[in-house]
Amino acid sequence: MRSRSMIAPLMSLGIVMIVTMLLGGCGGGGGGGGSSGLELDSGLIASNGGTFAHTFMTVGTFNYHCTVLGHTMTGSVIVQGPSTGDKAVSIVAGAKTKGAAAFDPDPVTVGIGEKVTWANNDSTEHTVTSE
Ligand SMILES: [Cu+2]
Repeated sequence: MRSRSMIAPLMSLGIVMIVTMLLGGCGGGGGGGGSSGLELDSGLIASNGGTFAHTFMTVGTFNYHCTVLGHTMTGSVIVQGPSTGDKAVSIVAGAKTKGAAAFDPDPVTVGIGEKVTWANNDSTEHTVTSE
Protein backbone atom coordinates (compact mmCIF):
# COMPACT_ATOMS: atom_id res chain seq x y z
CA MET A 1 0.00 0.00 0.00
CA ARG A 2 2.75 2.36 0.90
CA SER A 3 4.62 1.90 -2.36
CA ARG A 4 1.49 2.53 -4.43
CA SER A 5 0.96 5.92 -2.84
CA MET A 6 4.50 6.83 -3.88
CA ILE A 7 4.06 5.81 -7.52
CA ALA A 8 0.98 7.87 -8.32
CA PRO A 9 2.62 11.28 -7.77
CA LEU A 10 5.63 10.21 -9.81
CA MET A 11 3.41 9.16 -12.70
CA SER A 12 1.54 12.44 -12.74
CA LEU A 13 4.85 14.31 -12.67
CA GLY A 14 5.94 12.31 -15.70
CA ILE A 15 2.78 13.21 -17.60
CA VAL A 16 3.27 16.91 -16.81
CA MET A 17 6.83 16.73 -18.15
CA ILE A 18 5.72 15.03 -21.38
CA VAL A 19 2.95 17.58 -21.95
CA THR A 20 5.38 20.43 -21.29
CA MET A 21 7.85 19.02 -23.80
CA LEU A 22 5.15 18.61 -26.45
CA LEU A 23 3.88 22.17 -25.99
CA GLY A 24 7.39 23.57 -26.03
CA GLY A 25 8.29 21.66 -29.16
CA CYS A 26 5.36 22.97 -31.18
CA GLY A 27 4.93 26.45 -29.76
CA GLY A 28 8.36 28.00 -30.18
CA GLY A 29 8.27 28.44 -33.94
CA GLY A 30 9.49 32.05 -34.27
CA GLY A 31 12.99 33.35 -34.50
CA GLY A 32 15.50 30.88 -35.79
CA GLY A 33 15.31 31.13 -39.52
CA GLY A 34 15.11 28.49 -42.19
CA SER A 35 12.15 26.40 -41.17
CA SER A 36 9.60 29.24 -41.13
CA GLY A 37 9.11 29.38 -44.90
CA LEU A 38 9.74 33.13 -44.94
CA GLU A 39 12.24 34.54 -47.44
CA LEU A 40 13.80 36.56 -44.63
CA ASP A 41 13.75 35.35 -41.04
CA SER A 42 16.88 36.52 -39.26
CA GLY A 43 15.89 35.96 -35.67
CA LEU A 44 17.40 38.54 -33.31
CA ILE A 45 20.48 40.21 -34.77
CA ALA A 46 22.93 41.08 -32.01
CA SER A 47 23.44 44.75 -31.19
CA ASN A 48 26.63 46.66 -31.94
CA GLY A 49 27.81 44.74 -34.97
CA GLY A 50 25.73 41.59 -35.36
CA THR A 51 25.06 40.60 -38.97
CA PHE A 52 22.59 38.61 -41.04
CA ALA A 53 23.08 37.67 -44.68
CA HIS A 54 20.71 36.24 -47.28
CA THR A 55 21.16 35.23 -50.91
CA PHE A 56 18.15 35.89 -53.14
CA MET A 57 17.29 33.32 -55.82
CA THR A 58 13.96 34.66 -57.10
CA VAL A 59 13.05 37.86 -58.94
CA GLY A 60 10.65 40.06 -57.00
CA THR A 61 10.25 42.67 -54.31
CA PHE A 62 10.81 41.39 -50.79
CA ASN A 63 9.41 43.65 -48.10
CA TYR A 64 10.63 43.12 -44.57
CA HIS A 65 10.30 44.59 -41.10
CA CYS A 66 11.63 44.22 -37.58
CA THR A 67 9.47 42.03 -35.35
CA VAL A 68 10.68 43.38 -32.00
CA LEU A 69 7.65 44.68 -30.12
CA GLY A 70 7.09 48.41 -30.56
CA HIS A 71 9.62 48.87 -33.36
CA THR A 72 8.48 50.59 -36.56
CA MET A 73 11.14 49.53 -39.04
CA THR A 74 10.52 48.59 -42.66
CA GLY A 75 12.64 47.92 -45.70
CA SER A 76 12.66 46.16 -49.02
CA VAL A 77 14.95 44.25 -51.35
CA ILE A 78 14.33 44.32 -55.10
CA VAL A 79 15.71 41.28 -56.90
CA GLN A 80 16.15 41.65 -60.67
CA GLY A 81 17.68 39.60 -63.46
CA PRO A 82 20.86 41.61 -64.19
CA SER A 83 23.70 41.53 -61.67
CA THR A 84 24.22 44.55 -59.46
CA GLY A 85 26.67 43.02 -56.97
CA ASP A 86 26.18 42.03 -53.35
CA LYS A 87 24.85 44.77 -51.08
CA ALA A 88 25.37 45.82 -47.47
CA VAL A 89 22.59 47.41 -45.40
CA SER A 90 23.12 49.17 -42.09
CA ILE A 91 20.58 48.99 -39.28
CA VAL A 92 21.22 52.53 -38.10
CA ALA A 93 21.66 53.81 -34.55
CA GLY A 94 18.29 54.53 -32.96
CA ALA A 95 16.55 52.47 -35.64
CA LYS A 96 13.47 51.44 -33.70
CA THR A 97 11.44 54.60 -34.38
CA LYS A 98 12.79 55.41 -37.82
CA GLY A 99 10.41 53.58 -40.14
CA ALA A 100 11.94 53.05 -43.57
CA ALA A 101 15.00 55.09 -42.52
CA ALA A 102 15.92 52.36 -40.02
CA PHE A 103 17.62 50.47 -42.84
CA ASP A 104 20.24 52.27 -44.91
CA PRO A 105 20.17 52.15 -47.86
CA ASP A 106 16.55 51.25 -48.50
CA PRO A 107 15.49 49.80 -50.84
CA VAL A 108 18.45 47.85 -52.19
CA THR A 109 18.57 46.11 -55.55
CA VAL A 110 20.46 42.89 -56.24
CA GLY A 111 20.56 40.33 -59.03
CA ILE A 112 19.56 36.68 -58.80
CA GLY A 113 22.08 34.75 -56.71
CA GLU A 114 23.41 37.87 -55.03
CA LYS A 115 23.60 38.54 -51.33
CA VAL A 116 22.45 41.25 -48.96
CA THR A 117 24.18 41.52 -45.59
CA TRP A 118 22.58 43.52 -42.80
CA ALA A 119 24.80 44.86 -40.01
CA ASN A 120 23.19 46.00 -36.78
CA ASN A 121 24.88 49.26 -35.82
CA ASP A 122 22.33 50.03 -33.12
CA SER A 123 22.65 49.38 -29.39
CA THR A 124 19.61 47.05 -29.29
CA GLU A 125 18.68 43.83 -31.08
CA HIS A 126 16.57 43.89 -34.25
CA THR A 127 15.29 41.43 -36.81
CA VAL A 128 15.00 41.30 -40.60
CA THR A 129 11.77 39.42 -41.20
CA SER A 130 9.60 39.11 -44.31
CA GLU A 131 6.17 40.77 -44.20
CU1 LIG B 1 13.91 46.55 -34.32
